[in-house]
Formats: sequence, C-alpha cells, structure tokens
Amino acid sequence: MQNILVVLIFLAILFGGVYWWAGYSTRSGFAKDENQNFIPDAWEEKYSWFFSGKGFIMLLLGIAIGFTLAKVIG
Ligand SMILES: [Ca+2]
Repeated sequence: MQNILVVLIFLAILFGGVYWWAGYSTRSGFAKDENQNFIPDAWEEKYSWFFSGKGFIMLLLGIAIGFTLAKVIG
C-alpha cells in the first residue's frame, strides 16, 4: 500500500508541476500560445484531454491519495 501511496503522490506532484509549467511558460512567453488559453500550443494537439480533464484528474488523484493514506495509517 505504501508503494501505491508514493506513486500517487509522485503523480500528483508531477501533474501539478506540468499544469503549473503550462501556465507559467505560456504567461512568460517561453511557449507559443496563440489561442491564449495558457496551454502551450505544442502540447495542446496531443494532450488537450489532459488539460480539459484537469479538475477531474486532480480530484481523482486526491481521492485515491486520501483512500490509500487512510489504509496506510489505519
Ligand atoms: Ca494554447
């Protein structure tokens, strides 16, 4: 169970970092973002689902972490 928890937390940090980087790189002008939705256009073609599902993905990860954490502690 602890391994799963580590993987889930790692994923949450990784995804959070990717979402943060998408916003940061487009705002600061590193990445091209012609439609100005704060998603680098290079990523948008292939990974638009990853950004449109942001709330759902993070919610799911949060629930999974909470559930696993409860198992590890309890
Ligand atoms: Ca864009």
